[in-house]
Amino acid sequence: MATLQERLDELVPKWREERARLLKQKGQSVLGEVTVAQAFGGMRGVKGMVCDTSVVDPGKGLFIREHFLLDILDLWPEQTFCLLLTGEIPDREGEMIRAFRLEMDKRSWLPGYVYDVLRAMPPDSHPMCMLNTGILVMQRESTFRKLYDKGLRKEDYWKATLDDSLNLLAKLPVLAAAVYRLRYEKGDFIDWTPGLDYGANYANMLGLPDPFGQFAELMRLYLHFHCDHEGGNVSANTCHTVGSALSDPFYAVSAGLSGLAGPLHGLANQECLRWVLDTIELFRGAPNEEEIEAFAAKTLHDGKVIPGYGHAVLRVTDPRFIGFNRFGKKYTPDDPVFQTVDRVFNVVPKVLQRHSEERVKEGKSPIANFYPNVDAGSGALLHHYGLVEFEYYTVLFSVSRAMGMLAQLVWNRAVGTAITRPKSISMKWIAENVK
Ligand code: NMX
Ligand code: MLT
Repeated sequence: MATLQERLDELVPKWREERARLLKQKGQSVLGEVTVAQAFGGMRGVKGMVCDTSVVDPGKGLFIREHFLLDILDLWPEQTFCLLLTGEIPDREGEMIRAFRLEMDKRSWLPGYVYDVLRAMPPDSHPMCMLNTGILVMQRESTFRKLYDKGLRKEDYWKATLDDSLNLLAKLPVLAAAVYRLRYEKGDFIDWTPGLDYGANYANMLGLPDPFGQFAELMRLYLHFHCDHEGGNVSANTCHTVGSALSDPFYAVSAGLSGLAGPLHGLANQECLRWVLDTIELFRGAPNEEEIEAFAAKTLHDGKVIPGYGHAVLRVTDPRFIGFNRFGKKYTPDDPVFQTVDRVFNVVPKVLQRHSEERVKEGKSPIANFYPNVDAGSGALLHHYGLVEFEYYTVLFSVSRAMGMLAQLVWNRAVGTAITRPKSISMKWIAENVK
């Protein structure tokens, strides 16, 4: 087995041939049609971009390069990133992963000015804002930008993008851990440990006690699960759009993460734990199902969404939720927060279904999916291991999602995807031209 760079050198010409063949044979074929409702409705279901790293099947969930997530539960993040890029699962201790870990060791340093900038931020800054500022301020390190300015050839764009990607992947856990320790006054920063795997390294740099290595195991699972969710979700799609202008990966990933920081997307994980803890506080202990039902009904009555439930694509329980739930049943079955999440799962789908029926009677659109998504259960596990500062949770999601965004950037530059520029139309145009 070759290194990741060597393997991609072999694969990229094949992807380019495949793209050329598809365009020649099917370039004028129709993928689907777009309704006025879809144009107003966030382009839901519109097939308008290509993404090979992963696919979300509405009836099953995430497939990373054709592997169903629950069939590859035991992958570690460094294997996940190689799988996203190459479509092949490298051996955990094989040459590709060994070389990848050495790359991470070499690149994991953070420029001193990043710490200065973080320290200069207001102490109540949101951890996502701190993470994103840290990424953006490192833009001057971009290999892509430097080589582009010197006249980089188009067929080599992907190589410079991969170089930036490896730098970002190595620096992100260090930056994210620094944000945690600074923002929550946890004491000195903890260094990256050369030779330690990616997930355990991040866990270690956060500095939470982990006597049995379970938190490190959770971090590996967490980073694996959040890595990618095809191309159309807000973070990946934004990163892709910004990257399509040949903005370098620092700009593109930072833009994608600004999208992840929204409560309808990645920030839902903090909202979820907040919601669960609110029930526990209100009912002075883990609530029973009737109490959860009443709390959920009140949330909806107050015009809010129930965080962690519903999805733009999925129509079943998210396999990522199932995976976290299995972890919780194995390691944290007696934790009242985990038990509450489990009870919420028994109750909320029914509440949402009833609410959806009422909405339809009022002439509103139904709720398309009543089931939990990735954000519904992860917080209870983090909380169990002492990561109780839930405003930090989207930072963990970000470190993982960077893998998917970067793999997609490399892939798009390798096959030469064009700058994003869909056509918009005005309401007047619709009124006058659409039957
Ligand atoms: N609670 C209350 N109402 C909901 C929920 C929910 N969990 N899910 C959907 N709805 C409403 C939605 O707000 C919309 O109402 P309106 O027309 O008045 O604006 C209506 O149902 C139809 O929406 P859908 O077609 O079911 O969902 P859509 O594809 O537009 O949005 C989400 C998908 C995920 C944004 C939506 O389900 C939601 O807001 N869920 C809660 C937030 C959440 O968990 N987000 C995390 C998603 C995963 N991630 O990490 O990104
Ligand atoms: C994601 O992981 O990006 C979310 O589940 C949202 C999505 O796929 O739209």
